[in-house]
Amino acid sequence: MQGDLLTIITPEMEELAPGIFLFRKYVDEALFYNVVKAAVAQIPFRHMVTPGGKRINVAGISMGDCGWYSDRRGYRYELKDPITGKSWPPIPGDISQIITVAAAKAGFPNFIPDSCFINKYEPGVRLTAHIDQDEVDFDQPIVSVSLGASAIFQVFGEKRGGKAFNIPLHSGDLLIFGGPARRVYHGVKKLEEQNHPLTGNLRINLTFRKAL
Ligand code: MD3
Ligand code: FE
Repeated sequence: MQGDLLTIITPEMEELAPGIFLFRKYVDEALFYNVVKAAVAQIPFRHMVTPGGKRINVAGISMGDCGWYSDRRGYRYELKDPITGKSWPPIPGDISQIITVAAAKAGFPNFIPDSCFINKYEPGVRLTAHIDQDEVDFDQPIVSVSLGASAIFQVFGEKRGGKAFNIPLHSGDLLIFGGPARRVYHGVKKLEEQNHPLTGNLRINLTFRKAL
């Protein structure tokens, strides 16, 4: 009974700061993780390199009409995987629909992602502060889904330094960044060793974007 009351009074979405919307335990984790496993069966996770030649410790692959890519030639979206020459696996329609519905709830109607970047964090891996600026239209939000091990997501501001606003992200959480929050510096703290029933010690994050 207590649980039912809590479900009734807990809002499904919270606006943490202007343009930052958090939906706790929003997605079906097994559904999303099965999609990740199917994509990984097509293209294994890989470590790209920065234009400066540094290995990116977070492994990543893409689904959709285009995929985020980085190598000596720069950061960009690619229509085909430059390594295999193949198209990226499509974003399944039911997944895309779930993302569109969540974005609409946060005030972004008709958000249709054309790219989903899948990040894999192993224990000890962190994501240094950065701004996502390879997309064409900054009026489009970015929708992220976290699976498996928990991590602390950090929001800085217009500048890289200073005190961070910390958001712990757990499996099934969905986070939307749009409007004024779209251009902020953000990162992920070093992943602690954990044992999650879905993924073991891994954290998987999916970012859905309208990139082109
Ligand atoms: C705020 N991923 O892939 S997701 C990334 O948890 C990335 O793997 C993090 O940052 C992760 O680029 C954070 C939430 C997120 C994604 C994109 C953003 C927040 C954002 C773009 C602009 C501002
Ligand atoms: Fe980012």
